Order: sequence, then C-alpha cells, then structure tokens
Amino acid sequence: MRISSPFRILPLVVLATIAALVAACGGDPTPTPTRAPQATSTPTATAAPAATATPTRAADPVATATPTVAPIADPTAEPTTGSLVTLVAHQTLGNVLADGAGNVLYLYTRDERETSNCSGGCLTAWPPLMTDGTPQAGDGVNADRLGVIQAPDGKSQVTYNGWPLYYYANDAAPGEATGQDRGDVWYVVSAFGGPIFTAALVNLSTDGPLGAHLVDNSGRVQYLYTRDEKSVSNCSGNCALSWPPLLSVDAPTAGEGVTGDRLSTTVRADGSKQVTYNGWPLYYYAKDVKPGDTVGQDRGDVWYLLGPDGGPIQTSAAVTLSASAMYGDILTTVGGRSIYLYTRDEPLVTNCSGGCARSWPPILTVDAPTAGEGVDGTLLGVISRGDGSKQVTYNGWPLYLYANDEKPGDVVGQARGEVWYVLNAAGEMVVEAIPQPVASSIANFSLQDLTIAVGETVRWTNSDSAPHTATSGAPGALSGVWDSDDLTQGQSYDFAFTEAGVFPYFCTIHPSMTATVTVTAP
Ligand SMILES: [Cu+2]
Repeated sequence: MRISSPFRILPLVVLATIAALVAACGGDPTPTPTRAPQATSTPTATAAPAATATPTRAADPVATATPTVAPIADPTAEPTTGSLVTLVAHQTLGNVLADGAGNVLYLYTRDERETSNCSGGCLTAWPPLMTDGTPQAGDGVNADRLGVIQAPDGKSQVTYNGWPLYYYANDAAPGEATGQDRGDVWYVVSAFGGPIFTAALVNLSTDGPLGAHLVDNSGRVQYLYTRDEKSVSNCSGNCALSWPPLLSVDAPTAGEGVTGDRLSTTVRADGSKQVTYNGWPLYYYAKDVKPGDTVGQDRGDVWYLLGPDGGPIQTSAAVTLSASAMYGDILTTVGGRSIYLYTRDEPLVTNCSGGCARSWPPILTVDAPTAGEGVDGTLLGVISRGDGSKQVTYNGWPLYLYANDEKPGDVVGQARGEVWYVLNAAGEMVVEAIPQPVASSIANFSLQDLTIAVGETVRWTNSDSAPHTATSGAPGALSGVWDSDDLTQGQSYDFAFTEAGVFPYFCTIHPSMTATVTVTAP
C-alpha cells in the first residue's frame, strides 16, 4: 500500500504543501520514509532536490528532508480543519470527486445512506476521508450535500449526498482511479452525488409491492421523471442532486428481464452520460437509504419506478383529459402524455406484450386508478398482465403510452398501423383529426398567394412590426367576403372557405399589398 490511512488525515495545508513539492520535483506524491528510495535515483534520496535547492523552500519545515515529514504522518495525527471535497476531471471517468490534493474519492455500494458498512480490512484498503470540522466544498461540489458520520472510533468521515467517501489505498497519485469497479461495489463519485459506472448494469427486481422494476447492480431502484423528454433530461441543479442520474461511461448492459436494445445513454450538460431505458433517463433518489427502498415513488406525481416494458409504474395511476389541437379532448396522464388504445385488444384483454409493450408501454398501476376532471371514474378498471403487473383500462380498453412520443402533447402514435388511437372522454377511439388551419404569414409587407380546398380554413398571422389587414377584394373595391381588421404583430385571423373560387385580397393599410386565395372544389 502506497498511501497510508494516517497520511490521508493530514491537515490540508500539509497536503497542499506536499502536493506543491511533488509538482516541483515531479516525484511521488507521498514522500513517506518507506518510499524515499523511489523518489529519486540519486543517492541522496531523502532530500527532495527541488525542495532544498531554494532557500525559501528550506525555510519551510515541511519542505525539508523526510525525517521531519515522518512525525506528521503519525497515525494519531488529527486534521485541524474541515477536509476539502472538490471535483477533478478524470481522463476516462469524467468529473469525479477528489480531495483537496486531487486524490480520487469513492463510494461503496454496500453502504447505506449516511452509514458505512466498511470495517476492518475494508478500511485498510479503502481509507475513509476523515475530517475535523465542517467539510469544505470546492468548485462543482454542493456544500449543502456534504456531511459527516461518526466512525466507531469517534472520528468523522465525510459524506456526500449521503454516501460515505473513501480513498483507495492502491491509488498512487492524485487523479488515479484504480479502485474503480473493484468487486463491482466501489465507484468514483459524480458531482451529483452518485456512482459513475464504467458500464452500468440495469437489472430487474421483483421485490416489494410495486411489481417488477428496474434497479442498478446493487438493487437500488431507478426512477423516471415524467417531465423529461425522450432521451433528454430536464432534471439538473438541485433536482439532479436529489435525483442523481445513473451514469455510465461506456454502453450500459442489461441484466435478465431487461431488454438490452432499449438501453442507451444521453449526454448531460456536464458531458456525463446518463443511462436511458426506452428513452427515459434513469435516476436514483438520494433519500433512498438502501437497496430496495422506494422512498422516491410518486414524489410530486412526477417520479416513478419503471416496469420492464420501460414505462412508469404508478402507485395509483391517474387518467385525465387534455385538450389536443389535433384531436380535441383526449385521455392523457396527469403530465399530459397521450394515452392510446389498441384495436387488436379485446375488452379487458391485452394482446400487446413483448416488443409491442416496449413500444407501447402499458399504463401500470398498483392500486386502483383515479379519474381526473372530465374522466368518468366508473369507466376505469384494472386488468392483470401476464407478468403480474396491473394495467389500467377505460371503457374496457387497456391503456398504453407510446414510447416515441417525446413530450406531453405529442400524438406521434396516433393511427400507427391503423390500430393505435387516442381516446375521448367517453372511452371511444378518436380517428378523425380536427382540420388544422392553413397558415399564411404576413411578412415583409407582403401577402401570400394561396391555393386551398373548399372547407379549409386560412389563418393569417402578421409577422411584421407594422399592422396589416387581410381583406377580401381589391383597393377601392371591397368584396365583403372577409376582413381581418388591423392585425398587430403576432395577431392572427381565421377564415373558413366554403365555396370554390378565386378571391383577391389586400391590405387596407398598405393597398400595394395584394394577393389571391384560390379555393378548389373537392
Ligand atoms: Cu399592410
């Protein structure tokens, strides 16, 4: 072991001085007596050349030969100030927590929140980051998430976001992270206060009352955030400290029951890669104490466990009604995601499983579903799926989301294969889209010539800062069919054309602006 535990609890000022020495002579970062022979090839090994060459260094008691360093490395040495936790850029692992000298810190997945389960030989190999006084946060580290726990000897170990922090004894120099992945339980720590995996393993757990759900390799549950978009995290800052993203440097891997081709990553703003499943970025909840905890479930009605099909598991799924520009009032989740039925289903029977269910995740609930405003609660029901999960039904239709809907309001799944449709409040499938107006921009003092069909509506929108009108007829010869009156910037006017014909129109404010709407018969 190149770095002894006692050395690790040296006062920061000493660490910094030693670090400066090391930087100066290019030698080993830990000039303890046992390692003096490695420090240089000259016979005067114990004298750091750079340190003694300059008078100012010589005046520094720490900068003199090793014998004076030895007492500082005494096992009983106590730190005199709060330890610094900062962020360093590791070549392959990205931004990782480190101490003030750049020595990489680790978390132990067998620990629990604010509790160390490392003792005996474990502590020899993984010396805890101790502190005397309040730990200090460096750049990129959130001071509010730093804490301390009491070790059996009464000393204080630093924690970040609940994780006790450790060194790895075999790391020889600042920036080294040779402890990464050790025993599949030791990992470097992200700025979000969670592990950074080299290749994250996503498993399925059937423990607990919520049914089969995704977990990491230690059994810690994973959550999705309904405010995220497909493969885009909308959780950063304090959100990402409360919900640390599941990070993986390389491609994540799938355990049994998890579909590997649904696993991917999304790059976060800081360059770290967050694991996604079926497009949902995955997160821990920082207040989950140990594997299997589901404290985060239902938080704010936006955080949920994920089922193996890659959709949320709601404790009590709520179905509500949202206005869709294309399809009127349709059934959605509380978060506004469109809900679909599958015409190949039978009343209260799902015929969508396997790959179908991963493209169309069933709306799962543990308890009875609830009806939002405008939804008839008596039409809500639940059926059991083959995997034991419970799917919400409405008017007998099993309900689904569509994995390729990227955000609330999307209806990408509508009419897919002519078997998937959104539903109205009565629980009937909605096939016909509400006709959308033909958009016509008034811009740069110019009106557009348009060709439309009978029955279509034109929506003129003024993009200029000057006011305009869209008025039927010609200057001095108004036809009286339509008149938008003055439209200021951003204002719109709709007119539905019910007859075929050629309709000249112009701007009454700027009569040189003229154009034609041609309406063709069906
Ligand atoms: Cu005008």
